[in-house]
Amino acid sequence: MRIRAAVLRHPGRPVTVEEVELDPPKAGEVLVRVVAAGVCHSDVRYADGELGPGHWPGVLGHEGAGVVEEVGEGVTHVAPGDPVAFCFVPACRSCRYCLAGKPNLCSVVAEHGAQGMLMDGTSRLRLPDGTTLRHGLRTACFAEYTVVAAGGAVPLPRELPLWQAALLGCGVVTGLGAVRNVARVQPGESVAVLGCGGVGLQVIAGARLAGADPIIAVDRVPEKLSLAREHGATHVVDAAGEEAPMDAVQRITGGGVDFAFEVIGRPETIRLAWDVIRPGGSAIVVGLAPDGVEASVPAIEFLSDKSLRGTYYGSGDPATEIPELAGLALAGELDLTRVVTHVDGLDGVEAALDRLRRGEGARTVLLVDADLAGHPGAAHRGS
Ligand code: PAD
Ligand code: ZN
Repeated sequence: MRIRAAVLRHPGRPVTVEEVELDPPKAGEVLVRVVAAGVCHSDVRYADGELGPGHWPGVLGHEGAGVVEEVGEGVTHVAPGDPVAFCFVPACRSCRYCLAGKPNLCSVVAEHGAQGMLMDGTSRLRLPDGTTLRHGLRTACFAEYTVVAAGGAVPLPRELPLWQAALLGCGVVTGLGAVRNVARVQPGESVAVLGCGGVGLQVIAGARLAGADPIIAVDRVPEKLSLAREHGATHVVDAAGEEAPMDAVQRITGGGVDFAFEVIGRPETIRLAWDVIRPGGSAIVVGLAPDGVEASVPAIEFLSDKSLRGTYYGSGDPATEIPELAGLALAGELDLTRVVTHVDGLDGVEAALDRLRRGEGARTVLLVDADLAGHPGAAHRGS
């Protein structure tokens, strides 16, 4: 079928919304009508070529929600008409990592998905001239329709508006997973969150749900610090202000935090995360640094039981966590609305990437199908 999709032809050139060919789903795959998609800083890394070679040409977008249009042979967990969130790691459930309870590290996904291919190593997307297109982060949801592996379509409760559900499959599962699955924050433990964009705000929300205190939010954009407070930060620190963030965290905690989450992806803020933790504390790097960038810490400080670790996609099982997080949103415990500072149509992709490059706003949600998205302002602002 011919669809409109946001194509990255080459990094450094604007992403263009154009007509592409999408083949039908094969066995074990699902065709989804995309309804809404969130624009994440990982899309910027991708579009700017910072994930290294082998990611273009392709269709961008890895965070979103839609409605199942058609299922391939053997798919039974969803049916046409079902609302779904995308999961960009459709775990195979049989490789060594999946069997060890680490489906986020699935080796089949790592092998084919890193190339932008589906689980059988092939693509369903091509340009009208026949050029194969990659499925950006296995999802390619900046498009009217997409074909994903069965595990890439996670069923959602029908009551949750899809413009909110769109955020679950990356920012929310990543941010809350870092708190719940990696740090396992306990009530009264202290947390610093460096970077309060679309993902960092979810780390803050997760820390609040876990009962962390204090929750210190650090960003260099005042607007982000206001959003951080709305999401549960007890203290905010302007990284561009007079007091160095390191000093501010020391002043607030009198010795450093139990957990620092780096949600930016820069060597200097990874180092800051290390510097603001107390002896025995953990610095958790959520941010994605460009390919080839190194980060360093003073090695003698390993002597004080400090640890530095990474996390990918919440380090849990997104297929079970996404419905649970949708339930938290429906129960009013998790607010998915306030992180959305902009809504636009599919043609707004490049403008949304530019806002992220400039540090302006938090999440943009692209209302690909404004009627189905359920956004209150869609009639005025939608696609
Ligand atoms: P974003 O651009 O919305 O947020 C980044 C925030 O960092 C912004 O609010 C900036 O103002 C702030 N910032 C930038 N530089 C500094 C600085 N020097 N000091 C203080 N604040 C600063 O991005 P996002 O929230 O969409 O994504 C954040 C990172 O997380 C990004 O690197 C993305 O690629 C990564 C990510 N990782 C995973 C994972 O699985 N680990 C998943 C999703 C996103
Ligand atoms: Zn993302």
